[in-house]
Amino acid sequence: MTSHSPAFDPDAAIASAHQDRPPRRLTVAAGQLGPISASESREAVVTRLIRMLEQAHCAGAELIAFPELALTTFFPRWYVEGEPELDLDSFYETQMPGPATQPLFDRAAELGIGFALGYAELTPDGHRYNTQILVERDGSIVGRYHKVHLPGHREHEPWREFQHLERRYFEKGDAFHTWNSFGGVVGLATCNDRRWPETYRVLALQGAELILIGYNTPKHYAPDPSQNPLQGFHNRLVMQAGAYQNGCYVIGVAKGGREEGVDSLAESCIIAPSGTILADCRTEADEVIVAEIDLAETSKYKETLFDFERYRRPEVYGPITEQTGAIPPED
Ligand code: CDV
Repeated sequence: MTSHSPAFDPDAAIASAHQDRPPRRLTVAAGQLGPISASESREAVVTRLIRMLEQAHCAGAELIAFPELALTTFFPRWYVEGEPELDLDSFYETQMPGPATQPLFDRAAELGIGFALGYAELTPDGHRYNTQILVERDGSIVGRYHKVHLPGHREHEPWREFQHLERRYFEKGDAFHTWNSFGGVVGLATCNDRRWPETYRVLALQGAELILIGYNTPKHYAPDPSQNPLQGFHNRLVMQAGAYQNGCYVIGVAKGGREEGVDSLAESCIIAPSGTILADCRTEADEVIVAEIDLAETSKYKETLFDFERYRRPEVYGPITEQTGAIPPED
């Protein structure tokens, strides 16, 4: 007579490990902005941001993500050197918080709600970045990120309906970062970064469980207008894939609507590690959406299909870091 010991079942082991894992619940929000006109003051914009902060707090949120360049109109649409009435430096922050933004920090700390905020930064030594900061619930700045993937062009291109001069007005950031905060690991990315799989993977390799992405996406894409009707689809496609393939929550938050004659995509959303949408905006105006997430849920994906330690093959991914453009096989 033979006796059979029960076979080890890895799926059952993972399922039971998940059951044992204590939840790490966090209520998060996206604070979508409608358009900001060129003449709108910082103070007026900060008042709008504070209103959304308060709404998010009332709905139980402990963290709200605001968009890219959330304090001004999207000025890279203008070739400023050709328009002397526009003072380029007035679009940049030289202090954070500064006199106009201090009330946002004060109100957030008073309510105990953290936030992510995108803005144009001019450093004391003269560097200009498309910056995003992460601010903890006590009002302290946890981290600062400089946009890595700068889209658009450097020189004036008068054939375009409007310019996209991020490559003229900003320097490239040189790293992605994550921080231990909000009871988990949080990473930041900005707008065009969301289209690149490397963004999510590099953040996830630094443990990211929640990625906050602010964006300004004109609906008209001058180099190939056939992509215009697909803007909303592509927005979700990249962020849902990034969330799923890396076992992360993703919050994508827009400055949308018609700003200075340019229509921009809204469609902000909160995405689960399964890739499904938990909440999404329905307007192109200032709008807050909220979702309760459980950061422990990320392990369901990080410890199964996307168990990096077990399944990744960095030794065959060399071209990812060794080259930029594609090198097809020789004949
Ligand atoms: N602000 C951006 O980075 N916008 C780009 C547009 C120009 C394509 C985006 O990827 O949405």
